Formats: sequence, structure tokens, C-alpha cells
Amino acid sequence: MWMRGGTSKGGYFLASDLPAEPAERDSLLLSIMGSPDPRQIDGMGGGDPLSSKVAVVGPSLQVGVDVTYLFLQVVVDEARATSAQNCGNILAGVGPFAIERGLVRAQSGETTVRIFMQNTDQIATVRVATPSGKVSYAGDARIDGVPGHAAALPLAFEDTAGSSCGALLPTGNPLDTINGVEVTMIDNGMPCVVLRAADVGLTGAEDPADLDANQSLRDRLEAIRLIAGQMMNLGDVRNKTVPKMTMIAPALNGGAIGTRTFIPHSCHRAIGVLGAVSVATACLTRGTVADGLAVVGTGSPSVLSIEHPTGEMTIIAHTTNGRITRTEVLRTARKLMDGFVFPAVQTDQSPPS
Ligand code: NQM
Repeated sequence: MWMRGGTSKGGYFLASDLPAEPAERDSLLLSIMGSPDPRQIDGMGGGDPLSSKVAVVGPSLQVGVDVTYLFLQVVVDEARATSAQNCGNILAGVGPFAIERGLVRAQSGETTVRIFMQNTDQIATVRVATPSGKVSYAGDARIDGVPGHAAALPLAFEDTAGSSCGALLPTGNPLDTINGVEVTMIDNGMPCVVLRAADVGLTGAEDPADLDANQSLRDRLEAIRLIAGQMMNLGDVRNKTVPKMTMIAPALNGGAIGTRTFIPHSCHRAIGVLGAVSVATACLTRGTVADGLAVVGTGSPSVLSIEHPTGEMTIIAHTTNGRITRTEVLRTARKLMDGFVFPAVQTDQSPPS
């Protein structure tokens, strides 16, 4: 099934329909997406990391968990797929897909799907509108970065701190200095390096296309990222899509903070879901680069509007004993196509019977 999940788009597969062996699976997915090729012209990918994504979904044997979700980023212009990061946008489509494929029985009205995210061994919950026991994609919810309206898909994350780095602040510090630039290395579901836009000569309100065209900025961010990767327990991140690089600035539209995020080599037109959760967490943590820049209230839950190039994403953060234990965000999804996809090398191109 091809779906838009939040502000991303990709292929949703049953695990049982793909080879179990990772190298074989990845080579099939590269062929399906049309990678490596900057335009992915011979495949389903859209020549953009945000539309070259895959969800692999299967039944779960864990008590209290309905399905497993493995996220794969199929690199556009290299012959690589990576499970080294999670994706909260593609996650939004996993609940509807699991119900449509019969992995979860729809309830009348609304169905809650509990999802084990295999990339980070953590749990997310998605609430899916199921009037008359069927998934409904139509509704009044809207999210910035996507035109129109659709059914609300509220997502909740539990205990995502240290998802890939082992700790919320992997260096133990809220603030470190790399190559003369103050940064906060943080992982509340997505490893992120947060830095002040002003510290790299930017306002933080730049157009993403201009940032993409700024080669000296990109080189500078990548140099910081490679050092940060080691400091964040991620090892050599040259070939990894984490950590993300988020530049922050005062919010311009009444939100908590303004952001521009490299994911990691092109600038996101919005911001990733778990990326936004990590940035929101930096805003709520004393002594980070966001301290004094972010506008945040006190008490729990905190509601933070994370501004990005095409609008904002609202993160609701629940705190227990000073620790963020649950975060929520609203997404929508759309079913675009359901059918058969053919790898380039298959000679018989008729659908399997
Ligand atoms: O951070 C892009 C996206 C993402 C990831 C990226 C995401 C997340 O917008 O949870 O959603 O940062 O690679 O889909």
C-alpha cells in the first residue's frame, strides 16, 4: 500500500511479503524505489528523502502490543537502505494499514493501535477513526505541510528518551561545544544536534532551498555532525541519516521556537515528528542552547508549538518528576494506492494470483 504518513510518503509492506534476510529485502526495496538515482525515475520514490520511505509491519507476539513497525529509509542517490533511524511521520499510517490488512480488528468508532517500533525498541500508540468498523481517512484535521483536511490520527510516544543514543543527553551535558559552536546533543526519540542559527550566521527564517544551496553551511554542519555522532554513541555517522541537525531561533509566529532542520544533508520543508519531540525536549531542559530562546510555560503537560518552514507542529509533553514520560502529536494520513509493485528485474510482470 502506498500512503502519505504525516508530511512523508512511502510504501507500507507486510513483513511476510518481503524477504526476511535484510540484504535481500533492502535490494528489493532499492529496486522498487528506483535507487540509486537522484530522480528515482525507474521506481516509486519521489527523488526526495521524504518520499523514499518504507514501513514494514507485522503481527506482534508481545502482550499489550498489536503490531511491529520497522522503518527503512531508502537513500535516494546511493544503493543503501537504513534502519538506523525511526520515522514518526510514516508511523502515522501504520495504524490504518494494520487495520486494513486485518492485523488489528477495528472497533466501532475508534481503534487504538499499539505499535512496537523496532528501530528503537519503543512503543507508540495511534488512535484511528473507524466509524462502522472501517478505517476512515476523511475528517477535519489539518497539519502544516499538507494541503487539505483528513481524519485526525493522534500519536502518543512513551519513554522515548535515549532511543538510539542510550541517554536523553548522551554526553551527560545539556550543552557542549563542537568546532567553536555551542550545541545540545539530545535524543528523545530522534538523535538531534540542536544549535543556534545565529551561531552559524543565520537568522533561522531562511528558505530551505537557500539553505540547501549554501554549500559552506552544509560543510560546516556536516563537520559538526560527524564529531557529534561519535559523542552521541552513534559511531561513524558518515553513512547514517542520524543525527539530524536542527538550527533554532526565536519563534516568529507566537510559537515556542523556530527551526530549520537538515535530515541530515537536505533541509526539511517541515520537521520530523520525533525530531520535533527531541527539539521540544531541548526547549524544556535547563542549560541547553534553547534556554533563553524558547518560550515555554511551566507545569505538565506543556504544549509547545515548534515552528518550521511551512508552519508549525504542536508537541504536548507530559512530565513526571521532572522527566518527560509521554509526548503527543497530531498527524493525518492518506491511502494513495493499494496493489502490486514490480521490481526492475522481474521478467513476468503480471500480478501474482
Ligand atoms: O523525526 C524526516 C519525516 C522525518 C522523520 C527525517 C520523522 C521523525 O519528516 O519522526 O518523521 O528527519 O528524516 O518523516
